Amino acid sequence: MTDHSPPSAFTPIEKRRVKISNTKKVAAGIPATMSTMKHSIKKMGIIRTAKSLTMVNQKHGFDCPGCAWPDPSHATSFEFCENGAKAVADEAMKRTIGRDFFSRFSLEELSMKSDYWLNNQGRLSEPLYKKPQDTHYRPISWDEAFSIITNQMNSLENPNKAVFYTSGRTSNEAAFLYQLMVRQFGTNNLPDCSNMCHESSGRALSQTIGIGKGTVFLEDFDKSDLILVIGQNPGTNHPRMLTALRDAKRNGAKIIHINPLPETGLVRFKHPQDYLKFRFSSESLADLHLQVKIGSDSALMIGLMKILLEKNAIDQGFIDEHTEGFSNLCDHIRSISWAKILKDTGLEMEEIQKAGEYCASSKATIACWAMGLTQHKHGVAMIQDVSNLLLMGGHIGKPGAGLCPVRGHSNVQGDRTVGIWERPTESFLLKLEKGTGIKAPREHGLDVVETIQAMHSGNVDLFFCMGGNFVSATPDTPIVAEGLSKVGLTVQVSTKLNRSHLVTGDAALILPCLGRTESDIQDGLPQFVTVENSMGVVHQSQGKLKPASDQLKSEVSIVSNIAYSLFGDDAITWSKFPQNYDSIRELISESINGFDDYNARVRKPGGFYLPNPPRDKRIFHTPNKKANFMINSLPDLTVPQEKFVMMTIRSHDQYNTTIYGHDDRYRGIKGNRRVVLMNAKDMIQRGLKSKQVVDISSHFNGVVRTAKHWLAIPYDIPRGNVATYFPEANQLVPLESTADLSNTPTSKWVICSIIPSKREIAHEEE
Ligand SMILES: Nc1nc2c(c(=O)[nH]1)N[C@H]1C(S)=C(S)[C@@H](COP(=O)(O)OP(=O)(O)OC[C@H]3O[C@@H](n4cnc5c(=O)[nH]c(N)nc54)[C@H](O)[C@@H]3O)O[C@H]1N2
Ligand SMILES: Nc1nc2c(c(=O)[nH]1)N[C@H]1C(S)=C(S)[C@@H](COP(=O)(O)OP(=O)(O)OC[C@H]3O[C@@H](n4cnc5c(=O)[nH]c(N)nc54)[C@H](O)[C@@H]3O)O[C@H]1N2
Ligand SMILES: [Mo]
Repeated sequence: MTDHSPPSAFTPIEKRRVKISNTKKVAAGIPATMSTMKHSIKKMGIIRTAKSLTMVNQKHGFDCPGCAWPDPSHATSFEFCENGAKAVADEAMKRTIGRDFFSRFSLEELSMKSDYWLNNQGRLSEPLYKKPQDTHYRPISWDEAFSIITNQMNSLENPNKAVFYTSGRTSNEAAFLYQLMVRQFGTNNLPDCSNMCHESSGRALSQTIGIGKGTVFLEDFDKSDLILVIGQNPGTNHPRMLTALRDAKRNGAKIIHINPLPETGLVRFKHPQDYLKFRFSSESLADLHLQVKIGSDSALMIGLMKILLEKNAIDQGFIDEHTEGFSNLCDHIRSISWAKILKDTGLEMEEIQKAGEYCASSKATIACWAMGLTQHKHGVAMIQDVSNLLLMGGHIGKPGAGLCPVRGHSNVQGDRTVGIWERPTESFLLKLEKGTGIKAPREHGLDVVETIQAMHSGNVDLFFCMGGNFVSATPDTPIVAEGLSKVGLTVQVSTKLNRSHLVTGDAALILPCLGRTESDIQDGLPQFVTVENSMGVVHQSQGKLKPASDQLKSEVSIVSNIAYSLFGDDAITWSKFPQNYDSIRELISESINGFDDYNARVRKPGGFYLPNPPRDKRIFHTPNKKANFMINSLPDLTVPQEKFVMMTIRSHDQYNTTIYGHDDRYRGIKGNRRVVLMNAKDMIQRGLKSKQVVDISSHFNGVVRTAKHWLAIPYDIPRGNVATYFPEANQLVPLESTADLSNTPTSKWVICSIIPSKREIAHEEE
């Protein structure tokens, strides 16, 4: 901890014992079913568990708040997974935070509690206000809360002094109204969690194929010959994807897992439902695990492309008709030596050869990826190298093939589609203006990193968060905390208590909202919302559970109320939206491409696909109307002597900053999250024992950031690489270390040193 940092922003150090065992070989299976039931019944009780879990991802149910993986059209009655069930249970928990809670605890006292404890206190149940200088929140009425916000907005020097963040669970309807309000107000300051997530994918793919989204349907997995799973841990973060992989495998596809860690989900998989059919054996998934060093995926892609060129395994027809830049790419590939590729990746020639053979013999290849590629300085380039590999074989816009960035939050892709973006295109704004009659600002707004910098220099007076947990999700925790303390008013629209409610601006509001699982009744009529999954399918989501409190408002209603107080009904009839969400969808039809006849089409079973020209017709909306081979020089992966490269990843028991428990079952780590996974040989070389207490310092541009007290754990990870969990490790991620072009924090590439702690503190069980 640096001296000047407000202590409350950090996850407190818990002195807990850690238990380590072998990594699990089989994902899902009975332990997953047991864990689902344990979490669900503990938090929701038996009746709510039965009611909620049978509504997940069903035609008339709600979209799982877990991840953005699509639902199969032949959805079974169990379209959820262990971690989706945990997300549901966490939102639908019966416990609520009562009136006396905030008079009992000051913000400072609460900030000494762990993230796990905060989340476990239950659902937020009424609006709360912390006046400037106050130490406690107090209940406040909705009307008072709205007038505090509008007064602050009206008193700003200019609209760009306000920033409006979104986390990716917000529905299309709420997100559309939110960006509309913000643009009517006069700013494009709309940062979102995507800036820390798949921004690099959007940037990379817009340049290569002219759309910032993937190009596969779920059905393509059944028709594929080869699936690359790169920098992604689906067993934990997208468990329903394992079913698609299993089915692909049964249909003869090969799977290559490219990851510094041997992630359990990719080794063997057992579908929980198979027990119902008395099938007890598990199935292997990945045919090949390429245990690359962190950050070396571009080098690997060049190696694979070398092999394709050698074997002439390219689709010359596709290349000639649809692409540009192939001969330059060939020169670039030839200029890179095998020695460099083997050194960077740490792989053996035979391994790359084998993968190259799979690629060469595949008639339909899918490449999936997530944060292992996006959160790197060269993330955009890495994704473009993956695209180059696929374009070479013509694996775009044909069955069984395509690019598949696997999104995180369940509606992060939809939020972007309906306008949550600080850098809107001119064509987007023109259509929005035509459809809604507003005049939208043109100056680009602030992304997440720029927001933190602007706060820090005192240029933000209102910070409004539609969901999320900004202080814990962002890098460089003390800088963020300092920045937030300079903001006049911070507003959090939330379901659960988190650290961002405690580390606030001068004044702070908490507005409790309905979650996905809850019924949303407006004027006596039940409403549904819509979301877009990772593959561009827009469909309904309707909660059925009784809301956690009768004081909760829907996000739609919160935005409409604020907008109505600001602008009245003159340009846009804001007052009508909360009564009937069809009226919002009508406006979306008029104002956003691809949503014609929205209300009718979204009522069809399964919803509808948004247009995707590369996938549908091999049409590329790039400036030259071609798919572009992009040439990027290989990054310099040299690490200073004695230092490590650290990646910050998720455990099996968390949803981003929401901590469900202290275990990471698949990785065989139990009891404590404050661990650093290291190669055993590196530990021996440094004289570190298993579970020894160490301090980690990150080094960037001459600045050293230190976080104390981690337990070193030997793990199957390449030498020179280490891994920690986020959010705990976020204080080590430098704010200025961001990806080229996408400005995404490099959460998977932090140069650090690890030294034994001076004072070893004995670990006690809590
Ligand atoms: N249960 C659960 N589900 C979730 C989430 C959650 O927290 N919990 N979060 C949601 C969100 S918002 C997101 S974005 C997704 C995140 O899903 P993932 O991207 O799977 O999440 P991470 O834990 O960040 O895992 C990154 C993976 O990349 C690997 N990796 C790191 N660096 C490199 C590299 O340089 N090269 C390669 N090839 N691999 C690398 C890591 O070993 C790890 O397996 O999951 C979503 N779903
Ligand atoms: N070091 C490091 N940092 C990272 C990452 C990493 O891999 N490493 N990953 C990054 C990624 S990929 C992402 S997406 C971000 C995540 O950043 P965020 O999206 O900001 O964080 P979450 O933890 O998902 O937000 C959880 C909070 O959202 C609120 N919430 C939940 N459901 C709802 C809802 O329906 N409505 C509303 N209004 N609120 C709701 C709850 O109060 C909960 O506490 O973190 C990023 N930060
Ligand atoms: Mo994410």
